Amino acid sequence: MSTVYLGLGSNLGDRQRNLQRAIEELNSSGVRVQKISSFIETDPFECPGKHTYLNAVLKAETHLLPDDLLDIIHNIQNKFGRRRKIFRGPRLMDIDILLYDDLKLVTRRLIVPHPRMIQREFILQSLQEIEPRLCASLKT
Ligand code: PH2
Ligand code: MG
Repeated sequence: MSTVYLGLGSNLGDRQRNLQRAIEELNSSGVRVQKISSFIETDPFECPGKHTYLNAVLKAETHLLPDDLLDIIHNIQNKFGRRRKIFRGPRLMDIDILLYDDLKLVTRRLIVPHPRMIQREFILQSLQEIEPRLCASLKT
């Protein structure tokens, strides 16, 4: 069993419902969610438009290998409807793998830990809320 941390974000539609639905979808796809941060309102970062995000971070356990987890995540995102015409544009659901155990992975599809998580204050804030010790160790 592996421990993973996922970042969730939505900046279109009923954002709170989107996050809740994504959590349910993960739970029924072999990703057992254990901790959920508060949902926080964040200004869009590095992306066009004025749609503010609702973001959250989850801790989960899974038997899925990273590549299979990524497939599951893509399937869930696709269920929300694919609206990726604009790079980093408005989206109903975005799920990022932040951490996967202590794994360091760089493939064409996936980089773990998430390369931009340290710069994103909203991710660190949510991680701090659910796993303060882990968060402290990332910063050192
Ligand atoms: N995700 C992005 C780009 N910008 N900004 C915020 N506030 N929250 C996000 O989740 C986010 C973003 C691309 O994945
Ligand atoms: Mg993202």
